[in-house]
Amino acid sequence: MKLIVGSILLAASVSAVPTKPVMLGTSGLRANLKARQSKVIPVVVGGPQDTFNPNAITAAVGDIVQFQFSNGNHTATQSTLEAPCTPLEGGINSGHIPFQDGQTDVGTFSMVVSGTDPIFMFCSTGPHCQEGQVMIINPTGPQQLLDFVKGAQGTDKSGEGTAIAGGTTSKIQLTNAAFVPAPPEAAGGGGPPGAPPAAPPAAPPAAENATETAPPAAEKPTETAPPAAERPTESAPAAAENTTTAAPAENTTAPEGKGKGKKRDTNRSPVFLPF
Ligand SMILES: [Cu+2]
Repeated sequence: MKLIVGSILLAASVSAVPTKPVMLGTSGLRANLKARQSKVIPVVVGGPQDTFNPNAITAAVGDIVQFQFSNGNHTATQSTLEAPCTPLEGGINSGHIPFQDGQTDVGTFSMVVSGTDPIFMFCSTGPHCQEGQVMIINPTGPQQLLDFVKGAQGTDKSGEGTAIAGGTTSKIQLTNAAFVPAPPEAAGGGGPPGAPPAAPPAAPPAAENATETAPPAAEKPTETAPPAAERPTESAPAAAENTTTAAPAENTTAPEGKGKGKKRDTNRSPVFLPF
């Protein structure tokens, strides 16, 4: 009798779990979405500023985030909201991937998104993380990115990722990249002359870049795009002025070659005074 009662109870408890099949149904649905919508999402790392662009993306399970490494020497390394500039143990890490002036290909690191929870990423080079070079895949909202950036800026230093993990490195043609490299003159991330950027851990180039680009980091939280655009234009006019002072008009008026004195006059006022 006791055995029979026990088996009845077992049967009852088993039949009392009919909700689980429903859960399985939703995961099956996810799998379908994954198969249909999987796409490559480019994220530019570095460039004229030490940034991720964009620094917040929404990715579905199965999507591929392709980090494309622009000027400088950067990493895409996973951390946490609580410790923004410290590598998550066993987390994603691209290792240092440099880009030098004149390169015709671009180093990439591609990772498959395997969940919908936020994935926190930072650059472990020098003080880049403290400058706000961080990003979130699938943030809960804009506030989370603000919190993450602020947290990163409040850290003293960054931890170094150990090995490449959670994705694959490769290269693409520069013409297919999602960015235009900074001009060689800018040297925003080009690295100092002579320093071999291939050297992985020490990453000395980053330190110098950091001092140059420190201000933009502060502006980043606001959404970045506008302030970043302002910088290049500010420096551009200055360069233009220099070229105008070179006075190309001198050459055009010079051919007459009558007298040295006249030449100099025409240079100062190219308004046909000599005639
Ligand atoms: Cu960096």
